[in-house]
Amino acid sequence: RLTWQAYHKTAVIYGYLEHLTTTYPNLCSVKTIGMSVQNRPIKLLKISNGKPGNKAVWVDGGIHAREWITPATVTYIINHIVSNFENEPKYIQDTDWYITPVANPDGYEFTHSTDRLWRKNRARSGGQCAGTDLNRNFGYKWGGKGSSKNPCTQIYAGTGPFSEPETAAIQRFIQGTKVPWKAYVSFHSYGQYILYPWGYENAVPTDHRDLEAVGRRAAAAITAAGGPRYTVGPAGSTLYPAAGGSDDWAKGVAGFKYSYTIELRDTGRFGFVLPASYIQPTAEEALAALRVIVEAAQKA
Ligand code: 0X9
Ligand code: ZN
Repeated sequence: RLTWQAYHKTAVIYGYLEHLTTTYPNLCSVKTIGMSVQNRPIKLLKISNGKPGNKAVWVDGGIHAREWITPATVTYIINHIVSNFENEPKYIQDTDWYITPVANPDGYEFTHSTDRLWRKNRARSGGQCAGTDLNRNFGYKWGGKGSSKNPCTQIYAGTGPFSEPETAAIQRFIQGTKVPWKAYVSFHSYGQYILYPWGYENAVPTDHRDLEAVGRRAAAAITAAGGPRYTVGPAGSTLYPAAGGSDDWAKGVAGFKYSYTIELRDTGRFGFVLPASYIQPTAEEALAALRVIVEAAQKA
């Protein structure tokens, strides 16, 4: 059904998620956690062996519409985990996975139909200019550095924290689901970075050594798997300060110990328009990194 030799639209990805629930009904379930501005469902796949006491991990892709490698990578990871589940190590099996491959379905659809480099959602809160940057709209230090009140910019933060239905759906689901959340991983592109909080400014949380150590082990796992170099560090000083990111909210409010934004390939040759031939190698290395993070989350 789904292949990883091409990029797919939301409808095909959602069809694949539904297919998994009929093929693996004891392992997979799908839930619509909310609707987008243009009334598209935001679908979440839960993978769970149903053991009580499992740790919970959140994975998302597609917060930024043009970062096509991220829904592709997330669905590749889903496919790998589900189809190899019986042979996976305990830290994979005894995790409850909550995975949203397309967090911004309106923006993603718009990049297929109209503007390949669209980044934001498709909200029309700001007069003539459409779109709120969903990664400036989360409710921790909202409206600070690296975000804008001008709807015509790429980093428009929206009218308030969680003003957008897409971010509000994630907030509502995570805070309404009383499970032991341990790791939050948001896939973005591009640049080959493993970033951890804080992103809102040049500062780090008190347990930054743990985040740095696990991040470095994740980057080492990527190179060990034959992948390229990924740079590890706090988002605010490694990339740039940008407030209202999902990673900061996950760490600062929602109680995830291990919160990462992973910027996938490449470093600029193709940028957002990464050829589909890169999906498989990029997703393989993303899975190698995710394994390290989830194994650490099991001990958290
Ligand atoms: O600017 C962003 O939202 C992310 N980079 S991207 O090129 N994919 O747009 C980085 C976000 C890092 N985290 C925070 N600043 N909180
Ligand atoms: Zn992004």
